[in-house]
Amino acid sequence: MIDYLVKTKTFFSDAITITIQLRVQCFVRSLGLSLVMLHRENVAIMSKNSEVAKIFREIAFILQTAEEKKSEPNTIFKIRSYNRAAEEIQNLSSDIGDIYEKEQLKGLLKIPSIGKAIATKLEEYITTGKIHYYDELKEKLPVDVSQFFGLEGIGPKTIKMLYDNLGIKNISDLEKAALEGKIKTVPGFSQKKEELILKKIQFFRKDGGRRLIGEIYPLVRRIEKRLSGNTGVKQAVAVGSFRRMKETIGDIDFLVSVMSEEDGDNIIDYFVNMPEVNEISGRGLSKAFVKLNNGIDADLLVVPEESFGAAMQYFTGSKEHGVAMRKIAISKGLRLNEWGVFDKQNCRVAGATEEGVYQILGLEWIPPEMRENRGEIELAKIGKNGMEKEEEKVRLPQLIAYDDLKGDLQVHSNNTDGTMSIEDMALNARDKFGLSYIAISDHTKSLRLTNGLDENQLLNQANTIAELNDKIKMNNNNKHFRILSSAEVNILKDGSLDISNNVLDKLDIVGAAIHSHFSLPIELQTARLVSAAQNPSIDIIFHPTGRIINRREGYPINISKLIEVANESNTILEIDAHYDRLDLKDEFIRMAVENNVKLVIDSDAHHPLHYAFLIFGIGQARRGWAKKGDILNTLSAKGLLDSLK
Ligand code: DGT
Ligand code: CA
Ligand code: CA
Ligand code: ZN
Repeated sequence: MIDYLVKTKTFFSDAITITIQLRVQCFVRSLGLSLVMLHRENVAIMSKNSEVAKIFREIAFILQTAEEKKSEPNTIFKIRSYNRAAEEIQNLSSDIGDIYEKEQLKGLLKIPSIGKAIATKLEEYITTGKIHYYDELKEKLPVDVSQFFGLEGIGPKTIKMLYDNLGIKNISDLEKAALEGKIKTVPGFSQKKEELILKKIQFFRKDGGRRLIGEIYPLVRRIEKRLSGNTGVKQAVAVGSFRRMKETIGDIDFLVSVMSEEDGDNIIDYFVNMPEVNEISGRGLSKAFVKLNNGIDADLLVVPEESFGAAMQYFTGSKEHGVAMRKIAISKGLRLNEWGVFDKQNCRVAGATEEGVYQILGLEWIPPEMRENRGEIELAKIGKNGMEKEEEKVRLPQLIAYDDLKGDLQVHSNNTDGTMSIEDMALNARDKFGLSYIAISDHTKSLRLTNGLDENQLLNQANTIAELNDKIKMNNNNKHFRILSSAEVNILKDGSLDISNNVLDKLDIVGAAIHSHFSLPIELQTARLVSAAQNPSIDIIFHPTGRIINRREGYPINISKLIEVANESNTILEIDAHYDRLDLKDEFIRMAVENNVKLVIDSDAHHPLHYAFLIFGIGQARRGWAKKGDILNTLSAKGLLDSLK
């Protein structure tokens, strides 16, 4: 982290020297502009969503230690409530402080999954900055439990044991104890468990410092919007890996263009004083680095309007894409940097827009999600004399657009582990998210934890859905909406299903997924998925690799084999858009697309707000070069059903 900051800072200060000369020319013109007052938002209460979500997760975690469980009978319920509340608050698009300011407790109670007890704790936190109950729990277990959240398999009970026996309070303590061979001396721990712990720490260290895009998305959009609204700001945009829709984000990069140097100073002032800022790490003439309350770093770079396109291109990255672009510039006798494209005489020949930058290098504009230097630049080259290339194959693909989805095929209801009725899930999909169909894909009976449905319950649910469809139609003739009957059928250890085919065949569309036996060897694991895909009743394989980003690597599978079988059997592979899954991931999506396998993008919604996750699935699909035609839920419900096996 430190290395990274130092590196970024030197990199910026080098750039500054070139800039100053340019800035002088640039701003001479704007000197005549009148002085404008900086518009500053009136935010009295800090943005606390992430902090409070973290506290609630910690409470849930501590409650899971054995001792607590014994003393309180309804603890399991409480644990679930705190975890759910944490998730909702984390994903809320408005600040809980603002909600409270407007409507007090009543407002807090409107947040999904927030009941009286939790709302009161929220109120306590908003008004006093503390939660007494949390402090009490922490006293009993003074461990930095949040450090262990990402470590699959090292749960609350393990942590409690390790604290009681070895006084382990954080990840460094844990790693040290494991390296010194102390873990295996604790009762109930083995050499094998010790090795597993070390492995998990290493996996976590590799990627764990990065945030999931869905965790920070609302925050980034909110800041972006507020930056744009400042007087003197022409354009404001979040760039970097965020704009490329990477599944995890190292730090957030904001880019702003302004009309005068004065405006530049003002916006930097505004940025470092935002309520979300915890600490200012650095500040310069045209840049600032801060650490936000939720622990992530954010950079701001301010450029004059005529450089905005070049800076966007530069700071969107990826670095590899940028390096390749600069080589092309050199081959054309030009120089490309974050301030523009310059000719031999050092005159700026492009830079105000990104399109202009790509164009002068003889390239079509490349969507940010593709900018990883994985062959996209070659495809973007425009033919001789500016003629477009004829052959479709060697052109940039027309990626699926963010508003192309018509339906969502993995939606859960409160008949199993969802939180809302089928009707509410449907009406929200239609009215708040503009979808024209959803499939209710509740879990099936062998997944007991979720109250999975048996054959009869599934058939009953299909009947209820038919009735609901009539009801919805009667109430709303002009909006077409359809609920499809479906299921997320559990794939058993041997690859068979827990629901018989004659029942599945009565449903509109059926998905299957693996939820257990994750550690089978790759051949057996692949065989399970292959046999599900070859099952004539299965239309979709849900979250095919089972990964949870930053927490668990997928189970081992031979993805090429699955793709081959999916193609032969006309089975759809899912892109689960829930931001902690994004499964399939970008490189597998690209493999599927290249092999003509059809895909769908589903939110895996357990609450109507989760439909918002669809954008992360679309982002991932675009990173995998998927076109509209590759994604079947861009079709109408009828079109989709007609294309099933
Ligand atoms: P992250 O923050 O790790 O999720 O990934 P990025 O891509 O946002 O990387 P970051 O924040 O270090 O820098 C933002 C962009 O700025 C990056 O995508 C490309 C550009 N950039 C940063 N450092 C360098 C560099 O040393 N050389 C070049 N060519 N470009 C750089
Ligand atoms: Ca970044
Ligand atoms: Ca950065
Ligand atoms: Zn599932």
